[in-house]
Parts: sequence; structure tokens; C-alpha cells
Amino acid sequence: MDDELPDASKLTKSKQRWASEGKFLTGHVSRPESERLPPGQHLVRDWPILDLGKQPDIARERWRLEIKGMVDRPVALDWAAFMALPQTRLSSDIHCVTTWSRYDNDWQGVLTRDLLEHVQPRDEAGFVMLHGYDGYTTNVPLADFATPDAMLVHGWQGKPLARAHGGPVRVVIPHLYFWKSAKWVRGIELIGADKPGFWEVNGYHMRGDPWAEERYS
Ligand SMILES: Nc1nc2c(c(=O)[nH]1)N[C@H]1C(S)=C(S)[C@@H](COP(=O)(O)O)O[C@H]1N2
Ligand SMILES: [Mo]
Repeated sequence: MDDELPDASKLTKSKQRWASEGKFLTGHVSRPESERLPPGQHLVRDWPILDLGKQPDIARERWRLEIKGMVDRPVALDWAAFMALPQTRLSSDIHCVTTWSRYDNDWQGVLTRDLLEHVQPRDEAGFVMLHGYDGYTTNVPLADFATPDAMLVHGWQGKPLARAHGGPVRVVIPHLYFWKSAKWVRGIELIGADKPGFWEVNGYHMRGDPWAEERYS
């Protein structure tokens, strides 16, 4: 094929793409305050706990995060390797499909962009499947997974993320409904074609944009 480039220029191309998409931006993806609360949502002050009913107990020493599939550098990170990645602290809102939203969550962790830079996604990768230690799965378009405020979180309000909320490490993708934010994350699989995860098989939306009320398919 004539659009096939040699490896080195492919790498440069993907680096330029990250840069033009604002690779080094951190913080909120801006939205006017009047649109902060998505339609059909109400604010809560406490943080509800929702999961399949079993909360895996994974000590940091035993925890591993595998990133596999369509990447040039598949890795299995242990705690030390994960903490050696660039660390970011930022605040974002939660929007759950069950209609509660919670503002101003102070997260600490690794930006998905910094993780992706580490593993180098191939051009064919278009989606990610997230895997939890409880067997939970959820699918997310790679572009959504790579937004500047999407993170792998290990801290909340300055403390280690509680086990009930997905500690030691969970995903947080603030601009999608919270079921896309896998708790107790153990694997990130880059795939070419979209396929449904746990709730998506049961009728939840493949993307889940709260402002478009993409609740069910
Ligand atoms: N591993 C795992 N991640 C999960 C779930 C789950 O059951 N298992 N539930 C999802 C759903 S439906 C929601 S609303 C949020 C709830 O996160 P919270 O309990 O921290 O509020 O986690 C999401 N991530
Ligand atoms: Mo949920």
C-alpha cells in the first residue's frame, strides 16, 4: 500500500498527532458552567458505591496492570512501575447513569495519555476494552479513553482510593457515564473493532455521553 510508512516515520507521525491534540494539556476539558450538569442528572454530596457485589481485595504488592492488544510495547506494570509514570492531580465531576452526579472530585493518578505514550498504540487501534479484577468489562472508544482529563486513579481527596471505589487503581473518564470507569482495573486491551462489555451486552450504550443522554442502546 502506498500509504504505508516505515516504522520511524510512523512513530513521528503519532507523536505529532498527540501534540496537535494537546498531549500536554492537563485539567478540565472546558465546558460552560451552565452545561456542567448533564440533562436528567441531580447533584449528590456523598459518593455512592455501585458494583457487581464483590469487591476484590488486591494489595498493592500483588496488583498488576496489563496493557495489551494493538500496541507496539505491551507491558505488565507492577506498583513501582506504575508510580514511576508521570503523576497528575486534577479535579473532575462524576455522572452516573442512575442520575446522580458528584462535582469536584480531587483525583491523583496517571493520565491515560501518559500511559498510551508509554505503550504506543498502533494505528489500527480504535477502541479499548477495560477489565476489572472482579471480571467486569466495559468498552470505550480510544479517542474518549485518551481525552486530556481521563486517568488511572489511585488517590481521592489526598488519600489512597478506597477499595469500595475501585482501589488500588480505577479508571476515571469524566465526560462519559461512570459505568465506563472500570474499578479495580487489571487490564487495558486495545482493539480494532468495538465490542460490548458487561453492561453494554445488557443494553447500555456503546459510548455513554451524558450530555447526549446516551444511556441505553
Ligand atoms: N470493576 C468494576 N468497575 C465498575 C463497576 C463494577 O461493577 N465493576 N460498576 C460500574 C458502575 S455501573 C458505576 S456507576 C461505577 C460506580 O463507581 P463507584 O462505586 O466508585 O461510585 O463503577 C463502574 N465500574
Ligand atoms: Mo452505574
